[in-house]
Amino acid sequence: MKKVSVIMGSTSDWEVMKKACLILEEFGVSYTRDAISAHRTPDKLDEIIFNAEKHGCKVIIAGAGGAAHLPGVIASKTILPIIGVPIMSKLSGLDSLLSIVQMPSGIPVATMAIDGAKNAALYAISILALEDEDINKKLIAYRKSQAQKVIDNNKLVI
Ligand code: RP5
Repeated sequence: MKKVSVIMGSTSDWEVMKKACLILEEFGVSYTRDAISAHRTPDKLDEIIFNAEKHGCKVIIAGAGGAAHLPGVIASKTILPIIGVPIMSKLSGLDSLLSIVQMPSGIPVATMAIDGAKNAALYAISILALEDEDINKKLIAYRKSQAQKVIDNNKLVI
């Protein structure tokens, strides 16, 4: 069983979406990753969503740029929680952000910042942590370690 499915609209999104995968690996969370387009390969996308549900996936992270329909299309086909990552584009990612965040009411996508793949993974992990004690402990430890790093780096030298 893979707990998270990471889907992106193109291999050109990989450099950004890789950051989500690295966080999932750091937490030892099992996941699948696919570059598949809502526009160019709609049937293949259906297959990936079907398999994710069949194999017990709990949350889907979807990154796309430009006319970024991928996260919304996925959300229309499953009741799994969808976390959208708007990818930087020729229009500074604003088109991607608005395409993902402005979903019609009834079909939500939890939208991250432009190129916010790392936070997408952390958000997915916080969903998994609701029911998984091991992940819960790791997330608390991650937050503590992050806070400690900020405190340790608080040196403002002139
Ligand atoms: C979107 O179009 C993808 O998510 C990508 O961000 C953007 C450009 O894709 P390519 O033309 O690089 O394949 O579907």
